[in-house]
Amino acid sequence: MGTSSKPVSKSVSSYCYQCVAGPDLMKVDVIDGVPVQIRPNGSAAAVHPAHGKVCVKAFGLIQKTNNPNRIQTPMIRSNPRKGRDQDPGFRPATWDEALDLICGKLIDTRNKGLTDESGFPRVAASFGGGGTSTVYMGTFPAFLKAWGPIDMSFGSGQGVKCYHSEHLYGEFWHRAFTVSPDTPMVELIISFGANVEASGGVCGVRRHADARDRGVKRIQVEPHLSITGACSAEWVPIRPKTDPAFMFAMLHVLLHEVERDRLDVPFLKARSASPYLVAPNGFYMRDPATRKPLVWDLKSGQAVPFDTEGTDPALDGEFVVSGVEVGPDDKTWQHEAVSCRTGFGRLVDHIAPYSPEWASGICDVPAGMIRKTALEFLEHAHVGETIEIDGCTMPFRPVAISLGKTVSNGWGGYECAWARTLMAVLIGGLEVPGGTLGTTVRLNRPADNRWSSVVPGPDGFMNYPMNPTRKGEFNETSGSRHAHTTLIPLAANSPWSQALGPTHLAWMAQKQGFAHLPDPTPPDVWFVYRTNPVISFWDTKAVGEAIAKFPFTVCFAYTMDETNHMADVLLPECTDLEGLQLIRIGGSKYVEQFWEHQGFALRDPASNPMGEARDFTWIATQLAKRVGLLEEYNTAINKGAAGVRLFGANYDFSLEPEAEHSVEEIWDSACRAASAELTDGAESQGLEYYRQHGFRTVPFPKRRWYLYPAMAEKGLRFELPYQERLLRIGQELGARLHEMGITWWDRQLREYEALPHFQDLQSLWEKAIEAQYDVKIGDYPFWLLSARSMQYSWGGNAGIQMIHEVAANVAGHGGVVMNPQAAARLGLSEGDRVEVCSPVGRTDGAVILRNGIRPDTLLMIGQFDHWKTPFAKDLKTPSMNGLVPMSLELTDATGSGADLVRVAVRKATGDAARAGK
Ligand SMILES: Nc1nc2c(c(=O)[nH]1)N[C@H]1C(S)=C(S)[C@@H](COP(=O)(O)OP(=O)(O)OC[C@H]3O[C@@H](n4cnc5c(=O)[nH]c(N)nc54)[C@H](O)[C@@H]3O)O[C@H]1N2
Ligand SMILES: Nc1nc2c(c(=O)[nH]1)N[C@H]1C(S)=C(S)[C@@H](COP(=O)(O)OP(=O)(O)OC[C@H]3O[C@@H](n4cnc5c(=O)[nH]c(N)nc54)[C@H](O)[C@@H]3O)O[C@H]1N2
Ligand code: SF4
Ligand SMILES: [Mo]
Repeated sequence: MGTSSKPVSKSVSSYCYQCVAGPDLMKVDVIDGVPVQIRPNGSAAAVHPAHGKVCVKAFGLIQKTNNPNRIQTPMIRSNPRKGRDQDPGFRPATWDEALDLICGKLIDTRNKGLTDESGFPRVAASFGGGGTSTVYMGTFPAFLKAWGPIDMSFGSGQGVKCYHSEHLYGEFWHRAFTVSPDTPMVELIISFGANVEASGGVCGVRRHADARDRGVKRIQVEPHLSITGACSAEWVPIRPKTDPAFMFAMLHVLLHEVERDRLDVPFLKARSASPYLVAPNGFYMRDPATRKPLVWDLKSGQAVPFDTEGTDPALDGEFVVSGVEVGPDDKTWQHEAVSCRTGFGRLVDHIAPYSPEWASGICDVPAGMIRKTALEFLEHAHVGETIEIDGCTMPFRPVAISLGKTVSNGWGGYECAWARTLMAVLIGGLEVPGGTLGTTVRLNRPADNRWSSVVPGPDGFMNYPMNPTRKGEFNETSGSRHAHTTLIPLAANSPWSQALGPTHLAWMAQKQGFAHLPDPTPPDVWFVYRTNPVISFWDTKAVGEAIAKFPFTVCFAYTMDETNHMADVLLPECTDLEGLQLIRIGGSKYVEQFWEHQGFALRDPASNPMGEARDFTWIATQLAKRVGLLEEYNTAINKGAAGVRLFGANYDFSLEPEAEHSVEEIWDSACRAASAELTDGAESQGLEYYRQHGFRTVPFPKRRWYLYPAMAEKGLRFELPYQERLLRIGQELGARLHEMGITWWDRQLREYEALPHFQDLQSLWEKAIEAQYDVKIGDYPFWLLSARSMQYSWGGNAGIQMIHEVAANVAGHGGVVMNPQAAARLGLSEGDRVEVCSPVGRTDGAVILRNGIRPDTLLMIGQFDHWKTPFAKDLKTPSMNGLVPMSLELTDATGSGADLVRVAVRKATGDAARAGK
């Protein structure tokens, strides 16, 4: 894209982390101080999983930096009234004026107390893009740390609209905040709506392309033919939200239609809870003395604690056993000679009704195809084989099932996550080469790598930092406006937990609180960066109305957008190619980032800031200084709040706590500490080194991609198939909530089943909408879904012309994707403007006819419907987000919901019809 004939005056090292599939490394060519071209970083080819390349979105950064619509000075609102229909009347201000205004507000707030009358933090903050904002916000996290409690419960969709059940149950079962096939070794991938060719970033695309070269087969199960489906071996057009039926039927084939020894019986006995005996009330039968779960030892013909050496536990069967059973709140039952089935046996019985023939009618997929898929899964499992990685012998199971976000959130997410993880366990393919792997930990600690989070917990399983549910330990107040530690035991309480709480409840509460929770209050001060909930959330109208009532909102602003339209102050920060920052790279990160190296990479400014934009670290330092928290702020940086701890066992590059430090001084210390960390204190090269080299890594052993060796070394088991712990926790949670008088979470309590049963999710959705809006569901005959686009990172780059231009060449963008037969029935043709309505809202767009979509399904790619973001607002691109309700009824026990809704379509009239002209 370099168009100038002038020679490149310098090449600057940087990284792109515009979507969660990063970070990826790149070079920026600069001519006379102007960045003109993004290039792959060739010197990273040997260490980076995509050989130093970046995806199309990174190439948009040149236009992003020079976007004429950028906010170039701080701006202060002059119109006190807020709302979509109000002109905010922003006027330019100096940094001094803007910072004085914000810090005055913060000092007043602090004087009132860090928490308000409801016990909620007075300061709230929302960041977008699944946590990626952190790598662009310099030392701002250290400012937040210095401040004290911050409420992060006002979300933008990351979490509740994301792979939410996978996030929570994945972390619980195998330290898997997200899950990936071991793509470089897998032979068969069965994907339920995982659109990896659009969502997997440059590493995902590279790994899957290499896998196809090796002859890997992918079966894509989803209602519309995505980019991923289009380059898969098979597309199975399943009916929306019926995936649990398909997966339960696969389990049926594995458990009822093939010989047992085709499963990995040794793995099931040693590495899962399959042999644990279940007592009459549904909890494990335990040894009275040690309270350890019992297994039936086939060698000695008696029940023994699960960890007894030299036993051969029965996988299946019913045995007469005495012991003690422990239920909720330590309720115990003594049993004398009662009949107990193993957890595995209970599973076999539980799955019996769910045959492929049963599932076929639900999923609209022929029984033969479901059966064939299950058998192929088994054929590719290579049960019994091993492989050596870094001198460590592990099972080799080259088959994996992946789930997309809409399959793993909302109701049905538990069933799908459980069935997928369980199928991996049945063939010994969880966390082993070729199989199903977790990528990264976010809720468990320590979070530096997955192995160190393998800490022994109860009953031979890994520990999990569950929010307490026992009497006396339960948190009746959460300190967050969505009550995550009260309602969601699995959300834990790590720095990430608030973002993974039921964030829509925070928005809903602003309109009408929830009985027996503290009164809802808006935050006194709300900070917003790189997120646009007024576009990305559900019922975007209601979200906008809630935001308009917040008394004081500070948005870091790149251009105007629908959320910062309601702000009181806009602060322009140095963007991607302008700011300075050092981040961690390597190891394993979400999506498909599996590295054999780890270390640090620098984002070195390639351009002077546009206008008055300032480096985020400078802004954070100014805030800390002016609020009187400089010492706490520097101390937080020293302790690692900005990504690198500045001291270690044999080095110390800590900042003088009481002094104000320049941006370069801070990052120089971070670079020195990073060098020291990687060399165990031997070296300490600073900023100059990273400017020259861009990044620095040391090897990350590949065996650490797999949790299995750490589990085996500690003698631990995966907590499957039977969810005894969750059953107990659900009952305790129910008791606690009822003691508080809360009955509105009862529907969610039912998800705490030891073995999930099938629920008719389609009718659950339909009934919830009929009840909430007093409509007839028959008037809304289509399911509306959304899908990722490789060109767009959420709505974050929707205002960039080049991205739109590229996307316009890729099928499906910019309108309402519809099956031609369905369109013909409504008299619609390609390009017709249509109005799409749900009981909550409406949008309009142009019909895009595609055979690759079910006739009962519509699709709108991405998240659009912008009315303020420059350029994006002129695209007339529809989005589902104004049409999807925020609904307690449609919230699952983990606190998430799904991006789908029932809609009606009709030819547009009036303004909507003219919009496209
Ligand atoms: N329809 C639909 N909606 C969805 C989803 C979906 O699949 N379909 N997915 C959901 C999921 S999983 C997620 S994680 C969320 C994500 O949703 P969000 O986290 O809200 O992300 P974005 O929409 O990217 O919002 C980014 C905002 O930051 C601004 N911005 C971009 N770059 C910069 C910058 O350099 N500086 C500043 N100050 N601002 C910048 C952009 O203009 C934009 O307004 O969306 C959810 N919403
Ligand atoms: N380029 C790019 N990459 C990204 C992002 C981005 O914005 N842009 N965002 C990142 C984030 S935060 C996330 S959460 C991930 C999401 O990654 P994915 O989950 O892979 O993303 P989507 O394309 O939104 O998934 C939608 C797919 O699910 C299918 N689907 C919808 N409903 C159902 C259903 O009921 N059953 C089945 N089987 N399929 C269904 C749709 O047909 C569609 O193909 O992507 C990440 N990567
Ligand atoms: S996949 Fe693309 S947008 Fe995402 S971080 Fe990598 S280069 Fe950036
Ligand atoms: Mo997401």
